[in-house]
Amino acid sequence: MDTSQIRKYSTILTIAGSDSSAGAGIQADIKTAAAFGVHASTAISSITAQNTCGIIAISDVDPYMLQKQIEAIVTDEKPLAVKTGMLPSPQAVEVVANAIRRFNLVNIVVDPVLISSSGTPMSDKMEDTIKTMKTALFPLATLVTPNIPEAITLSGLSKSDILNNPLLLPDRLNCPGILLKGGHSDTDCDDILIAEKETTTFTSKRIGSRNTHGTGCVLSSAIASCLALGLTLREAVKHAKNFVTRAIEEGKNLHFGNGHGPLFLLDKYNSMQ
Ligand code: PXL
Repeated sequence: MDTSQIRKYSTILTIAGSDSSAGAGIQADIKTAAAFGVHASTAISSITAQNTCGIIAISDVDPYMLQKQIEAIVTDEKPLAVKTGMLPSPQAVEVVANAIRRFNLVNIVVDPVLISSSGTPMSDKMEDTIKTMKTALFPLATLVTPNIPEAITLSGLSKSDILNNPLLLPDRLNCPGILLKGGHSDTDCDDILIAEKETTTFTSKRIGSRNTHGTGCVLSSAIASCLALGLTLREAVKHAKNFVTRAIEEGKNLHFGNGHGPLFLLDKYNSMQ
């Protein structure tokens, strides 16, 4: 075998919940990473039984087993970036924060999933989970990606305060890098990146589609994938947002299930290629 031909995979680790409908969660993360030519290893925090109409049941993975999944991956091949999604308990958040510190994990993108798109809380102990996120996990993150309702809950600020002064968010959330997602705004879907005390707005027009389940998961894992490929944070957000916008556009006329279907992900829509 000619070893000079051997290159390393670009890898991310996604620590998130399983979505049986495969529009969101771990399944969306794997597909997104693949579209960027990146390998996604996985640590599953919770198993959800759900379809496009909503969540039917949730069974959280034991925090010990969550820890072991992370350890199994990072002690074998250290990921170039990490994405976290559904973390269903304060213990799960602590396991992730401890692993990031212990194994010096870098390029951490935290999607602070609090409530599913269909309205189900993603933790039984929401208040403690949020507190632990803010004290233990967010300070280790490169980027936290709240939508507007999540930013309101996490910061204690009003919607107008946040939109008028997004620079308030890093202190309130204990993280220098924030991507405030505009999908829940009243008008367009502009996302605001707050990094190094500056804001950069990434604009996009609202696309009418029922198939938006998992949009936040796709965006955060696309950002992690771009960071794994060596892009700067700003470039990563730009490419990830373009990827999501095209995936929503491409999926808007497709039918899957009776509720909110998935985005349509294909690597040919990856603007980096
Ligand atoms: O889109 C947020 C999200 C994340 N992770 C899992 C989900 C959902 C939304 O339903 O089910 C597992």
